[in-house]
Amino acid sequence: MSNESLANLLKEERRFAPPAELAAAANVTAAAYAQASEDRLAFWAEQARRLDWATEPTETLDWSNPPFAKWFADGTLNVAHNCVDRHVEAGNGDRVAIHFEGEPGDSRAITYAQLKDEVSRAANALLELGVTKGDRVAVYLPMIPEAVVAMLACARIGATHSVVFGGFSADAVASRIQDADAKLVITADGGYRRGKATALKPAIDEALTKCPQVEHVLVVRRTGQDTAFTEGRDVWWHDIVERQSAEHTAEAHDAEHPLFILYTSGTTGKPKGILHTTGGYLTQAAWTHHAVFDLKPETDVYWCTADIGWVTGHSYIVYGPLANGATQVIYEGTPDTPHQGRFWEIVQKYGVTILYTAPTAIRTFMKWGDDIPAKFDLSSLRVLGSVGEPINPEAWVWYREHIGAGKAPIVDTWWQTETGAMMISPLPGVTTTKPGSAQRALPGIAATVVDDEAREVPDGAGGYLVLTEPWPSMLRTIWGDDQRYIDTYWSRFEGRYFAGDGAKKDEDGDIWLLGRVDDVMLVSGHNISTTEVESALVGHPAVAESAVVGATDATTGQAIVAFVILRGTATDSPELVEELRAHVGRTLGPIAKPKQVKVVGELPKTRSGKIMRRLLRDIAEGREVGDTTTLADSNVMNLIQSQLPAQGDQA
Ligand code: 6R9
Repeated sequence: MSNESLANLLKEERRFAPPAELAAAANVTAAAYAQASEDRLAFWAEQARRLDWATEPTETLDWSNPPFAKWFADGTLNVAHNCVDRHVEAGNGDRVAIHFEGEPGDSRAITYAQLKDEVSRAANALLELGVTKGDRVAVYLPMIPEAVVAMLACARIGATHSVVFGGFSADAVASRIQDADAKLVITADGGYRRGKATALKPAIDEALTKCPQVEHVLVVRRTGQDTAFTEGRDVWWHDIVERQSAEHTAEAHDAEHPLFILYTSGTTGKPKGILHTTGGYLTQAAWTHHAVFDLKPETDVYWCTADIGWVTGHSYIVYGPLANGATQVIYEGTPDTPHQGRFWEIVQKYGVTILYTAPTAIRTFMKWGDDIPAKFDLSSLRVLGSVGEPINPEAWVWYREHIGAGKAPIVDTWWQTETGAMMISPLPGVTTTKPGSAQRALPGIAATVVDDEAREVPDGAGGYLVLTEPWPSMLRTIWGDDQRYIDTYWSRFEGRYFAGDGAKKDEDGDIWLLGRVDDVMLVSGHNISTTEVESALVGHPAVAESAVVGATDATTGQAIVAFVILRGTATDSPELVEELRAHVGRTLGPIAKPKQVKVVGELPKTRSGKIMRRLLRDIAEGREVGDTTTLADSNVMNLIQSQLPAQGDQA
């Protein structure tokens, strides 16, 4: 690494003040920053009181054995009671918890009272199947309400769930079931995606040939397709759940009781089982959802478009929103089924007020064209969220203009599976936002940027994002591997959590995320972030999306190679390619000018929408394409290769 540290090239001067009306009635004001910086632990102890505890905690943080934290350790509570029962007890049983919208167009509204009955029945069914407190349960379901019910039923009885994304292969499911040593699997016959009924159960049947410890498979009927059943092992959800009593007394669990394991793929093959516990996790999930989205449970209609198989689905579909008594939309399918306006049709149908989605989706909508959202009434939207990747300033501005009518504030929320809940984000009633910046750590959170020697960088400089104090929803360990937890997160910088992301601080001290440090390029001795070059490219009116990689180069160390997807109206030509190179040069400086720009129709993404630059690097360096098991669409790499001319042009 050169001393100059990570690049700091992009200048973004646009500023957007919070809407006056929102600011005047905001759930959280600037006072929260002052309060938290005065006494961080007292701040979190106060937020914990938003929950209903069976035993109120007297302790806040136990950090006597770092990096193993305990939060609210002498408190006890039940997560399902907090997410469901207490809202019914408060007289809100008739409030809709979930507006479910199936891909084929079927819909269901589920009130908090109905959700309470369903979760209680499912909890009783789990008990009948021999699941008890401390057992692990794997969940492999489409985006249907039963996924929420299954998770809450586990939480209710103290079983630890491990949700595996419904798009993962039998092998990926098997290794996760084995690692967690799950004794029950909850799945479905199938789900609807892209207009088709896609089977899920066969992947479980195949996975279980390697998982003899699994005693039962609970199967939800969603599509009605033919489904093989193993006698004695497999049980239909409707057969067992429907006949249970809707009475189940939720027992209180310790604040540090394991709530869930969620696997993230590490850089080495074996996925890491990120462990989250009960009281601290729910405290931060609920408070951030209340603060960052300014949720008013009586009037807002909230929609997070993530899949329940990712941490965003856990914290901001299930636990945060339900703890806050929100009314939310859950949509089963893809944004282009049956037409490219499906999301906006849903916003219009339910009067969605808060929308939480990912930059990859926003760039796709840009590509499809401005005229599509323009056909729908989106005037209900008042807060827009982004998560999953750095959002390019142009995509941010497009989101604000075309979805938020130029008014709705955007909250760009930085966090990770490991952090459990949001860490760095604007507050919609407080922050004057900057397109492309997640801005500053939330109240009660301590983040900064350091250089190779762990020194905090001054404003205006770049380096590595670190978290300098423990936080309530932090991962507690990697399931079954404490040493890997220490090595992965706490060893690079003594006493600090290293997130693996590059970041810079601007002149005001606001944080700009620059992507994973593995993705930073070293060109002629300069560190250049892929994110900044990608943002410059998306800033050109012809470009909808781009992915930039550093390819080994004999003269410059690495050379910048850009893959771009054009917007609907633009066409590929040598002149356009030249213009894009020049555009990056003008925006960021000549050093950042890509050596090659390749126009493609698709980019390789993980199933949660993150670009897999590693695979593009293989192409750029003329190598055989590596491991593609986490790729969302396995045909994409063939497609990209077939679209590219031979190597060596445009040098
Ligand atoms: C919630 C989630 C975590 C990684 C993280 C970073 C990237 C997430 C971001 C962002 C820039 C944001 N990331 N949000 N980068 N700005 N607002 O996505 O968790 O799937 O574990 O990914 O995603 O690189 O380190 P996870």
